[in-house]
Amino acid sequence: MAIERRPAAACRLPGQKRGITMSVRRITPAGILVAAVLALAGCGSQSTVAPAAAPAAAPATSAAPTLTITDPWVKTAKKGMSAAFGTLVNNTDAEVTVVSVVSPLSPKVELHEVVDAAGKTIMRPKEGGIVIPPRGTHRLQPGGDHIMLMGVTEAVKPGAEIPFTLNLKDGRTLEFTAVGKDFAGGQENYRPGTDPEGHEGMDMGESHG
Ligand SMILES: [Cu+2]
Repeated sequence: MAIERRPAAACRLPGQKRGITMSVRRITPAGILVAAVLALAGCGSQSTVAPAAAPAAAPATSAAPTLTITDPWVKTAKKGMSAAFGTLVNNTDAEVTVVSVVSPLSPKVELHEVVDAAGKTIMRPKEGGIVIPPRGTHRLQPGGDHIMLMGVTEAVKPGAEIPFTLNLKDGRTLEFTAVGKDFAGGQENYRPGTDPEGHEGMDMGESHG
């Protein structure tokens, strides 16, 4: 049985810096595969690790994800309510609709919008979900559409990594991780009559846009 003759460090391609590989890794799952292929290509002539190249080719031919999200973050909170934000990016030529969202952080998560009602800024569930136009983007931000966490079960600290799953109208899902960030914005009122328990002194964590 053949044994790898060189230490891992010898596998670097000429001119391939570690930093480049790292930045590719952070972009997409496909990027991870690209990095893996690069690594294999660099080692192929000197090691016995060749067969993995075949499966790596498959994802390259499959379509990009329907929907992606950039810079997802979630407002830090002790408990009660919080909200998550980011920019939704539609990678297709058709409209994409997010109909619901779930997270282990809260048993109740809603898609919200912020509207003016009789001079008051309120937030409420967004009817019909969030629609991202073909090849377009939709920003979730304080004071605008957002992902509402109604009953946060544990404290969200800065840097916390909170998983979310968006459910799309066509049955697909988008999973992502939002990072905890402190945010001190203005406050808005939740629509009267729909305040859930655990509503803490109107601290909705929302700012006026
Ligand atoms: Cu809300």
